[in-house]
Amino acid sequence: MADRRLDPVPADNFAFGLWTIGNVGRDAFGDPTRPPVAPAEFVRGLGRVGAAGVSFHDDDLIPPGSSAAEAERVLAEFRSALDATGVRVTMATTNLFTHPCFKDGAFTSNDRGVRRHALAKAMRGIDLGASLGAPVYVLWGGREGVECGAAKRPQDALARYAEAVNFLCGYVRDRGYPMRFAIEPKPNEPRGDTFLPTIGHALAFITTLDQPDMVGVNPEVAHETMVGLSFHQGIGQALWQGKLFHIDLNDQKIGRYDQDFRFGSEGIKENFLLVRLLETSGYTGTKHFDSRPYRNEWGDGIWEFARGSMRTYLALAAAAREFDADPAVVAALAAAGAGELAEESVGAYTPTAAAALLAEPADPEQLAARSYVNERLDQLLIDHLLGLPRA
Ligand code: GCO
Ligand code: MN
Ligand code: MN
Repeated sequence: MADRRLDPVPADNFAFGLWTIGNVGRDAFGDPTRPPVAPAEFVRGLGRVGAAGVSFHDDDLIPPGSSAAEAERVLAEFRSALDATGVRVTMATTNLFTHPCFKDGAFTSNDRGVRRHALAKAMRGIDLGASLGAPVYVLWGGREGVECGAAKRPQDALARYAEAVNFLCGYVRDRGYPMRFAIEPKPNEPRGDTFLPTIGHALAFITTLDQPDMVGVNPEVAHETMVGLSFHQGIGQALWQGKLFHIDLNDQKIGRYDQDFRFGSEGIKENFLLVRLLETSGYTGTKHFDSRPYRNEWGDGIWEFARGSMRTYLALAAAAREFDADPAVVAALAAAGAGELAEESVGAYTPTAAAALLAEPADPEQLAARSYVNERLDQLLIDHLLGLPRA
């Protein structure tokens, strides 16, 4: 019987951001519906539900305006909760979107003073993350974008964005921190249009940087799904390019605002394909949830939400293992030619290989006369997801 363990353990490497489970439920139309959870209490809760990691924005951990003594007290409590639970800091980032000074962007604000302030705040955020052992620093664009497209020449904005990432890479190297960067794409919200809107845009941008090896991506289910893209296909490309440094798991209906729902609550098939891909890819990074309980949740319900996120991931991983071990699936995959796609078509170019290819007889009619048996394969997938008995 396949492993059907649904209760998470730290070795599963699940993590949550301070702003997620503890989200107070403020939205564009309404005030908070829940009390905040203090960082140390949050870490103890994570320990109880079996999560391995915690992440934060600088301001989630140390509220802006805190005195040095207050900051020290929060940090000491946070550290002692980490020590007591064994929860690790798996990612750090900087809030470059809440304060009104960032209303025109941070690294891409038209105001050079804002850009310089944003960089200094990011450097302090990196120091804070490094002091707590964060191996990954996320760069989410936040307000890097426009509503009035005429106001920013896109090439200038991207040049300033690259300049900022290059500068921060230099800072991390100079300090000797064992930290890598992960850019998080998002198509829109809070700006009308965001720079680096998709995984593909971010991957292309990274190739232009001074230290491309230090920078990967942190894709989020909701962000690609908002615009109708297949998240697991985007993850496939990030993996293929060796750039999946971190991941934000949540869920979302296509075409809506950024819903940040509990992982697996909306798109079961797409998330099955995602988990199957992650579990067979050798990805060893954190499985990080960037989601929030429904705004009408309260009390222990927020921890119910956390348990559900991990439970669904583990259930999908078990379903994927059972799917791949099913002899009917093995046969359907063979009939579909899935293994053949891993074979080279022609190999590297040589004049001899080119001549041989041109001389090779091919019969397009015969090539057309086959089924790829995808109907059977896909139905088997649905059968597995629905737990139907297999004939
Ligand atoms: C969002 C983003 C953020 C980032 C976070 C870390 O849409 O609000 O997903 O939650 O992930 O700010 O940089
Ligand atoms: Mn989001
Ligand atoms: Mn995110």
